[in-house]
Order: sequence, then C-alpha cells, then structure tokens
Amino acid sequence: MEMEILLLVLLICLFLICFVMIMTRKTSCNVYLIDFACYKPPSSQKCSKEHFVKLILNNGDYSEEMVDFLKKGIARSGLSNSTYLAEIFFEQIYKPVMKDSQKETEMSIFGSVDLLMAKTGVRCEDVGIVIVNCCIHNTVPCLSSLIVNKYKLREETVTYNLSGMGCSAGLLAIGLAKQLLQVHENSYALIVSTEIVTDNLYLGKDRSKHLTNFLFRQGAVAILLSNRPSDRKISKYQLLHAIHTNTSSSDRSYNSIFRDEDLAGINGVNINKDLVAAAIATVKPNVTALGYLILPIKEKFIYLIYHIVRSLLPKLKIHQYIPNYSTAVDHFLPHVGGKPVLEDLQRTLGFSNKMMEAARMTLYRFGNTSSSSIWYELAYVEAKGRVKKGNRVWQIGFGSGFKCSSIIWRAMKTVDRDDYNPWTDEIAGYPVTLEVLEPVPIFFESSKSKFY
Ligand SMILES: *[C@@H]1O[C@H](CO)[C@@H](O)[C@H](O)[C@H]1NC(C)=O
Ligand SMILES: *[C@@H]1O[C@H](CO)[C@@H](O)[C@H](O)[C@H]1NC(C)=O
Ligand SMILES: *[C@@H]1O[C@H](CO)[C@@H](O)[C@H](O)[C@H]1NC(C)=O
Ligand SMILES: *[C@@H]1O[C@H](CO)[C@@H](O)[C@H](O)[C@H]1NC(C)=O
Ligand SMILES: CC(=O)N[C@H]1CO[C@H](CO)[C@@H](O)[C@@H]1O
Ligand SMILES: CC(=O)N[C@H]1CO[C@H](CO)[C@@H](O)[C@@H]1O
Repeated sequence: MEMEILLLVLLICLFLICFVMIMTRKTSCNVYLIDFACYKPPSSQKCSKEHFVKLILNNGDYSEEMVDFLKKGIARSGLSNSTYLAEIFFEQIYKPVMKDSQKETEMSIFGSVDLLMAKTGVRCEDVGIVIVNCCIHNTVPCLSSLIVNKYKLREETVTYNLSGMGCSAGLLAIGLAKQLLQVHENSYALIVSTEIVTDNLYLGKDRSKHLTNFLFRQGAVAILLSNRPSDRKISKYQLLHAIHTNTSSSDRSYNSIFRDEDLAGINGVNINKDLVAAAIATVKPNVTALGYLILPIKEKFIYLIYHIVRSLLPKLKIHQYIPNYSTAVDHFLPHVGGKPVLEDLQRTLGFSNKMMEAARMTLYRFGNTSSSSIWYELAYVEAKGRVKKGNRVWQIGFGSGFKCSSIIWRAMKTVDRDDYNPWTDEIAGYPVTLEVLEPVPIFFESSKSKFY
C-alpha cells in the first residue's frame, strides 16, 4: 500500500516537473515587442519640394528637358513639403564628406535609441543583442559597434549589422532577433533600422537613378524586443509570425534594383523595368504562405474550391480567388516604396482606403525612409488610437534582392498615444486629402538579364 502511494506521489511529481518545464519552455520562446521609437529630425531639416528642386539644379548641369523631368518627378512623388533630409542638403553646395554622414548617423541612431531608452527605462547593461540594418551607408567600425561604444554595452553583447539588404532588412532583422532569442534566454534585443541619406543624392543624368532622389528621406527607428516572460505584461505586441522570401537566384530579380555608375561615372541606384515582375514573383508566394498561416478557415475553404475548379476546368478561365485579408488582420502596414507601389498592393489585396491610410500618410509626411517606414506607420495607427487589445498588425517590407518579409504582431493591450510618438503633436490634422497626381514619369532602364 505504502509503495503504491509513494509511486503515485512520484508520478505526480514527475508530471508537475514536466508541466513546469513545458510551460516555461513555451513562454521563453515567446518574443515580445516592448516598445519602439521613431526618430523625428529637427524642423530646421524639413525639406520642401521647391528647395529640393533648387538643390538638384544648383549642383548639376541639366538640359531644359531634364529640368522639366525633375520638377515633374518631385511634384508627383506623393510627398509633402515637410519630409526630412540631412543637414548637408541645406548648404549652398552639396559636397558631402565622411564627417557629414557621421553626423547624420549619430543624430538618427542615437536620437532613436535615446528615445527608446527613455520610453522603456531599460538599462543599457541588460541589452544582450544588437542588430543594426542600414543599406547603402557603411562605416568602419560598423554601426553596431558604434552603439555598443556609445551606450557602453556589455562585452558579451551579440552584435550584427545587416548592410546592403534593402528596404526589407528591417523585418529581416526582426526575424534574426527572433531566432537569436530562441537560444539566448532572458534577453533584450535592440534593433535599429535606418538609412543614411547624406551621401546618396544622385546628380547625374540617368533618369532611372533619379527615382530614389524623389522618394528617399531621413529617418530611423529603434525597437526593443524581449523574451523574458515577466515582460509579457508591459509589452505592446507579441510576435506571431515572421515570413521571409527572396528570389535572388533569378538574374532578373537580382538586377532589378542595382547600384552602379552611370555613363559619366556617377554612382546611383538603378531601378530597371524588371522591378514589377520581380516584386510580384517575390511578394506573391510570401503573401500566400502568410495567408495559409493567418486566414480564417472560411477564406481558406473558398480559396481551395476556386483552386480545384480552376485546375479541373481550366477552360472556364475562372480568375484566382484573392482571399479577404481584412478578415485576418486589423492593420496593414506596407513599406511605403512609392505611390504606384501602394496603389498596386491595395488593388491586388483588396484593402480599403482606410486600411491604406497609415502608409499613404507616412509617405506624405516622412517620405520613403527605407526600412524604418513601416514603424512610422505603426506609430501613426497608435497615435490615432486605433490599436486595440488583440488586434493583429501586418507589416510587410520588400526591396532589392528581391526580398520580401512579412511580420504579424498581436497587440497585448490597447495602445495609447504617447509624447514620444513622432505624430503626437500633429495627428489631429491627419488624414489629409491627397491630390490626385499623375504617375511619376519613370524611365526605367531596360532589362540587363539575358534570360528575360
Ligand atoms: C508644397 O509647396 C508648394 C509651394 O512651394 C505648393 O505649391 C504645394 O502645393 C505644396 N505641396 C504640398 C503637398 O503641401
Ligand atoms: C533566401 O531564401 C532562402 C530559401 O527560402 C533562404 O534559405 C535564405 O536564407 C534566404 N536568403 C535571404 C538573404 O533572405
Ligand atoms: C473583408 O472582411 C472585412 C472584415 O471582416 C469586411 O468588413 C469586408 O467587407 C470584407 N470585404 C469584402 C470585399 O468582402
Ligand atoms: C525607397 O528607398 C530605398 C532606399 O532606402 C530604395 O532602395 C528604394 O528603391 C526606394 N523605393 C523606391 C520606390 O524608390
Ligand atoms: C560585427 C560585424 O558584423 N561587422 C560588420 C558590419 O558591416 C561592415 C560593413 O559592411 C563589415 O565590415 C563588418 O565586418
Ligand atoms: C516562412 C515561409 O513560409 N516562407 C515562405 C515564403 O514563400 C516562399 C515561396 O513560396 C516559401 O518557399 C517560403 O517557405
């Protein structure tokens, strides 16, 4: 009898230990977003379209036809007169040296990290992982070392800097942090996404290289992730899914956004006419993969029926069913790329204007700030008071490579506007009605790929 009781007690103990182990294992795998902070440059760096045109014309030698092209391009970009550019853009002569980029780098990166520290109260010595992504601008020592040095982080801090990875790199960094947080227990991960614009103005005569001039603006975001179970209560979001796709093995995709010299030897980023095809080839499978994870059963079922009918009776030429993604997410925050990109996304995914508002207003107010743009969008919906507990947020980034990343967050609480939000003091004025603009006169370079 005693033996049996002992056995039973032992069994119960074993069960409890297993239970606790499973529970703690599961919670330690959860990744929380405690908070994020978007950098807002001083208003002295607001760059109107008029100023921008003047700047380009002052520094280059352009034909009348080209001047007309530049003016049209700027006017139709979808940007307002208050996007930000680095200090060098306000000097008479644009001749950036390393010191100027250094200055912008420190302003953007320290500006956003300081804000994040103030917001979250996290101590520098608790940060275990640092990831910085910045596409074009590179420094030695690297940008993650810059952060470790400035904030005197611990020696064991794991650091990565993702460079040259385009606008989708910010979400790639989240994916990387997620993987690192699976193996580093009880850690904070600090992620900084930015692009340094100082030395990236293109002043040559190649029209397809001017597209980035029209859209590209200064900005940065710092994000704090944690896998500490105790942070569950104070976090804003929980990471649900991270999906990354790339089609870099295809020459057509690889060459679609390319940095090289023009005929006169001036450096610039080229966007060729394969871009659209590359974007579709990359974004579509990713969105499909995501749909599989997040869509409700009903939508999946309809999709399946369409798919079966389509493959059994190809003669009927039934169009492909595009699931209603609004049934699965409450906020859609795509990389702002440019006006046509946003219009295309809206059309194919069937989102309402209200759903696209954050993206359009961010493009208007802050421009294409590269990988940080989706965070200005999240700040927008927060400032509008639209993020409710349980809401699902979908951020999607895409860029050179061609790469596409999607992240799904779940709001852990109803998020209130705060003083650190870059939109706070002007949110009442949004959304603004955007004028209907003609498309940017784009002159894509022809395809480079032999396999086209
Ligand atoms: C920007 O300023 C110009 C004049 O400098 C004005 O014509 C234009 O309407 C303004 N655009 C926006 C979007 O405010
Ligand atoms: C590209 O995709 C492949 C397969 O999905 C993946 O293994 C690889 O890590 C990806 N590379 C990048 C740079 O995203
Ligand atoms: C998509 O789903 C949303 C939310 O359930 C609904 O409001 C909207 O009307 C649907 N759109 C279409 C085209 O069915
Ligand atoms: C947005 O800016 C990034 C650089 O940060 C550039 O690579 C990308 O091509 C831009 N998007 C468009 C549509 O110009
Ligand atoms: C620590 C680290 O990964 N450093 C790299 C950051 O990026 C620069 C420039 O791309 C490299 O030179 C560093 O090795
Ligand atoms: C994480 C994930 O599911 N990624 C997917 C994105 O789309 C590509 C293309 O279909 C898939 O192969 C990946 O598995």
